[in-house]
Amino acid sequence: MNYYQEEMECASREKMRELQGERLAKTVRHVYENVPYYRRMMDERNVAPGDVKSLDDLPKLPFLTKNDLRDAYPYGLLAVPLTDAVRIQSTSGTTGRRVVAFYTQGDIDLWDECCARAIVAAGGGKDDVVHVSYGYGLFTGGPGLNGGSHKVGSLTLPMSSGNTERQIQFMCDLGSTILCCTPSYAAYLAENIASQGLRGQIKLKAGIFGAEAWSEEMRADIEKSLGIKAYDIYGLTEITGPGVSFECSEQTGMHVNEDHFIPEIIDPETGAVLPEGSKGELVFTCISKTAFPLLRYRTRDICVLSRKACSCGRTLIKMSRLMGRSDDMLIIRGVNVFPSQIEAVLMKCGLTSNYQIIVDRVHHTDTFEVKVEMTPEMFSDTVKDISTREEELVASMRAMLGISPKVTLVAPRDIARSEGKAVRVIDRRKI
Ligand code: DLL
Repeated sequence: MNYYQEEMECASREKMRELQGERLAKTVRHVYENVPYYRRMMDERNVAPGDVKSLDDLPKLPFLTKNDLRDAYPYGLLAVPLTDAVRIQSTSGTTGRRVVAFYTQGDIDLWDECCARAIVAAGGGKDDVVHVSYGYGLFTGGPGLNGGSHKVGSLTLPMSSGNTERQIQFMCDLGSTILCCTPSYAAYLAENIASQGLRGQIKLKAGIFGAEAWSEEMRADIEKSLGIKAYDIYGLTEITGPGVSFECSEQTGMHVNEDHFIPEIIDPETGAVLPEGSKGELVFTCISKTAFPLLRYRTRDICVLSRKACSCGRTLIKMSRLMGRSDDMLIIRGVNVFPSQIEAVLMKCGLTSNYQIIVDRVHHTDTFEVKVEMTPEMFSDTVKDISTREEELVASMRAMLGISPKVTLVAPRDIARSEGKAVRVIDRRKI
């Protein structure tokens, strides 16, 4: 079923805990000996490498934040001699210093393995044509899925992002069966395929979509328009890239590759570790990488972890779909608003995921607007007028959020499309 799982030998929780403990102890020794930053942090807390022997000792280690990574830019957290590192990747961050992650060949091999697991879980194999439309280059999306696809033995189309016409042509000509890209780009490709009348010519069966937040409703939309099963995939550059976790046939959250990354959920305010099933900030500890193994890295992503048995047979812990980011949460007139909540309302009301949230401050008061594209059917419907539809949306948003945005319906294709991660929030208050 899942060829790429060390977990096969670790089917019991006890065995997995043992493996994680061993790898954790080894990684802690490795970073203590090779990274002055970690040595200093551990010495300050009187934690010796020998004090971390099992999973239970994890809380003895301090958290690491994105700011720590920025301060250490570029080489401060590199844990191997530069001669052993063979690759860098970098975050897509637009503010502050970028974060640079390093890989040895061994680190790349295990990253490929993680992405291979994701492709296999989406039904991929040697007979598949894997169409990778994530960006290549510094962004981890393209290289990650590319490596995974090679490992599975699928035919890999390294399309990268952009040039939508060529994407669709190759998809038709080469018979792509698995599409890998951001969900917003998948929706855009679907729109174009439909408008060119090419739906009958594509052979896609599955999609592996991640790198940005998306909702169940958006999944249903993409699945319907492309005639595929759409699987979520999660990851971040700091930890390795895509493939930290991946969805299986059950499509109810993503299995974490916990033989390589230990997940924890903490209270973002207090840092307290929360019990399984609690909603909080996701923290990861890398236990098998050597060049850039981060310990207790705070992702700022909000989700829930669960060990409920999965129908696919995998015993790897599952993380829910992301419920937002601790730093993505907007506070509008004192109310906490997550873009994912807005998206859920829009999709429930039959709209598309082509929307933008615009927040500003006028005379010390926050203004809050949601601009969303009408579907072509709504656009041509003369029975219900636009202002009635807008009012209905305002009422649904008020019910969900507790505050009312101004809702503006715009014509189909009015909102600029993105080939990578979509820009959904424009917060002018920070400018
Ligand atoms: O986005 C890695 C990636 C590439 C993941 C391709 C999946 C597919 P970064 O650019 O470092 O890396 O951004 C990481 O993106 O902390 C999340 O906030 C967000 N993110 C990633 N996957 C998902 C997902 C890549 N499936 C940041 N759902 C993370 C929601 C996601 N958000």
